[in-house]
Amino acid sequence: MGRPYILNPIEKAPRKEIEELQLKRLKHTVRWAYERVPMYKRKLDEAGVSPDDIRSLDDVRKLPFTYKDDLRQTYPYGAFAVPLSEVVEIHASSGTTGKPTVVGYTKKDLDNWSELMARSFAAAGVTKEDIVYIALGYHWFTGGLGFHYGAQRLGALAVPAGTGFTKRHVQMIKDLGATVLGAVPNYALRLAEVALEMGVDPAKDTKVRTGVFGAEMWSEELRKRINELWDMDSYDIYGMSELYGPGTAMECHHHDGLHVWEDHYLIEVVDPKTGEPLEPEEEGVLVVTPLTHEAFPLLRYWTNDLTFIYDARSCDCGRTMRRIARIKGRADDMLIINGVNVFPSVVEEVLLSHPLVGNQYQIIVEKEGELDRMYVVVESKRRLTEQEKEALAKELEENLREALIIRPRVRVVDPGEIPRVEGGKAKRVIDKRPKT
Ligand code: DLL
Repeated sequence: MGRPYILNPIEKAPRKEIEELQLKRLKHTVRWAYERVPMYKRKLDEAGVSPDDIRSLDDVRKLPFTYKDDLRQTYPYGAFAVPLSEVVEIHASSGTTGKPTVVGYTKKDLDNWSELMARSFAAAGVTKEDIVYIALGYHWFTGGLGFHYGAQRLGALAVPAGTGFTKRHVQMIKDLGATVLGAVPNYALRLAEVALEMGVDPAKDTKVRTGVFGAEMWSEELRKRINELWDMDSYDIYGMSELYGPGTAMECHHHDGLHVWEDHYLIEVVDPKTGEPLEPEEEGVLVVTPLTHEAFPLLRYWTNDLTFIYDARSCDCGRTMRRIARIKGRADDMLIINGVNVFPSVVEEVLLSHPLVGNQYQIIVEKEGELDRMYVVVESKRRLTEQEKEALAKELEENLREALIIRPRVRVVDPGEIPRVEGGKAKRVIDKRPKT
């Protein structure tokens, strides 16, 4: 078909070439951070490491981790490595607790980010012929502008749609003939739901055939549903504000893990408890050292996202950049229910694999006396009788027990009963237990 999946030759360069480039850039980055950001000088001095100690890629392990909390302490500009006059854009990650993290970009940073997003789109088969409808926030959040820069870099038509006004989006997606949709996965569902209510079938009445989704955990089951609703092929994209935004890692058309853009990011996966490096295929916390950040360098950033690195160093798509598994969730998403670890992603897989279950659910955790109680509220796909609801709830309780070991209580509600989020990340877990 000759579609330009691979945008930059470095994506399929021999490993040796990629690693040499990484080492050169790592040395530069460590020195850059050490000499320009007092926090890194202090942390490295305390750890007894100097930039000269970085002689191989493995030497990255000598560096101390950087945590979100380090960045809170330097709020707002204290971790910038260039004068503000060199900074041309900022974003901020909302952060559920405490102060947000402000990240900054020089012109060169924006250039890098645009290239990485363009590469990510190309991996999804997007070309300059496409009309990319960007239903992501264009504000502090990095999603909207990140997608925008990438689509424009490719020469595609970028539609800066933003979020909210869901009905209008449906109309515009149809009228403009959008071919690619960028959104958080949950909003892709919501758009389809509203479209159907309006009498627009996203599969038949729109030209959207590619989805690029990320910013929150989404299971394979959810992907299947989105693909079916839109008759599309959807791609998982990963990133975070501290790493420019979206575009750190991206699926190719094989949909088997996400290629990390390793010329710009050095990745490790470490044990969440000890911080020790793990072997490929072993799941742990993703730690990232960006290799080209000017304004906002980071050394061994503890993302708190759980994944593993693939053992294979090549892919049938021709790329040699290593892959990570789809993000299972954040380490702090894990619920501990009476001593048992429960991942919301597992709950989602179980629920959505049932054909009678709709697309919306919530997990509610409460304290009852000394015990934790987990409730799952889930919508049915179509209206059910009380009896059918009860039978479905029982069946789901059993399926969840098999997957989780514990048995949550399930309540099935009618379609439309669970509140929708009109654009941003979904809030599916409500933990009402007192904070300890
Ligand atoms: O969510 C950047 C982004 C925008 C990525 C649009 C993809 C698409 P933050 O708001 O800083 O940045 O949130 C970052 O979101 O640490 C993960 O926990 C989660 N996340 C991002 N992408 C994925 C994904 C953006 N593909 C946090 N799968 C990260 C699962 C994701 N979780």
